[in-house]
Amino acid sequence: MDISLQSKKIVTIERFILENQPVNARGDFTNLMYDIALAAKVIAHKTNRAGLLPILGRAGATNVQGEDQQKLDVYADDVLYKLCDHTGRLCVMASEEREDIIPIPEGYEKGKYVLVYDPLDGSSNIDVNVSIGTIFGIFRTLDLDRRGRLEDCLQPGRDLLAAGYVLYGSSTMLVYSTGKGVHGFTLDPDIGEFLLSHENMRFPEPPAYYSVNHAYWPRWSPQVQAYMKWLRDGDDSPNLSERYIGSLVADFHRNLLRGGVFLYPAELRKPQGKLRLLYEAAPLAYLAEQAGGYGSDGTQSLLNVKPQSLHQRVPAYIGNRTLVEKAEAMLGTK
Ligand code: P6P
Repeated sequence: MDISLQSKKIVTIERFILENQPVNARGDFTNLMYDIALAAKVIAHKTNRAGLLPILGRAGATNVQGEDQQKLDVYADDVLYKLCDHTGRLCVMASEEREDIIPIPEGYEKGKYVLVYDPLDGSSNIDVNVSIGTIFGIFRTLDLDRRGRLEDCLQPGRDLLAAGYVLYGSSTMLVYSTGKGVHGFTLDPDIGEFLLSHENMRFPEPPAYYSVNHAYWPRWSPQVQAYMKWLRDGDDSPNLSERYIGSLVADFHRNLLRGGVFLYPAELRKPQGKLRLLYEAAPLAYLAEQAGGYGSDGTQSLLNVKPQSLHQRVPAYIGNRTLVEKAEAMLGTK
């Protein structure tokens, strides 16, 4: 039975965005969310066939459609850019795939929003058919009277207007928040629409999982090691299982649905950890807070950290609030 027969009401992402936009909204923000949903559909179509690309592209550098065979993360970046650069809704973009900010081309009207994104996080998992994701955040420009600049991108997560991710997995899901809860939409490939499937997502209690790469144990400080030991067998720690996919969006999504925490701590030789603040950790921390959880760098909320550069890395503890606050306490800050 298809989803339409099972659902009491069919809510497309377009309808949901419209019904939840501010009354006086001009529609720019709404249309920007549409643009991101469209990009997700385009990227999903390609990632679902990733395994075929080498076959389809057997003719050499181009595939059977005559397209240059691009790495999928470059392709995803290109799709997001080309769907958003000319719409007049943005003043500037920033992408994990590009060193500098992405200005809106001369000749196109500039808008009042800023889009920061990781077009395809975990792309190394594509070759082994593991779920991957797109992560995005939307800010307001700091100055309406000029074209977007670096400072418009270097805003703390606390100032996000919206954040979300797309998970390209057994199904394609778009999960986002505009500050009024977290809502999930599943792509119905038969009709090409994202349909509301998870309204008001909240971290369930008690948590079920913690996600960390334990191979890095020797690289962690004694405080981080003590926290990981507590998670695993502390007297007062919840009975958790370890689940680590090695794909941030997939780990975060499972922890959001089942309860849990994602951990990428600082290391003795990598004090900033691995995750990027602007377009990975801060958007996910924003979603976590909207879903009753919390995101920390081990000392403070990730949403309070003002980026000093586009690709700045940050230690990340994101998910169940109690488990994250315990990390802060054990890392010696409370
Ligand atoms: P490690 C993928 O490269 C990624 O950026 C995230 O998606 C993932 O959570 C993390 O790195 C995995 O890193 O060091 O455990 O392989």
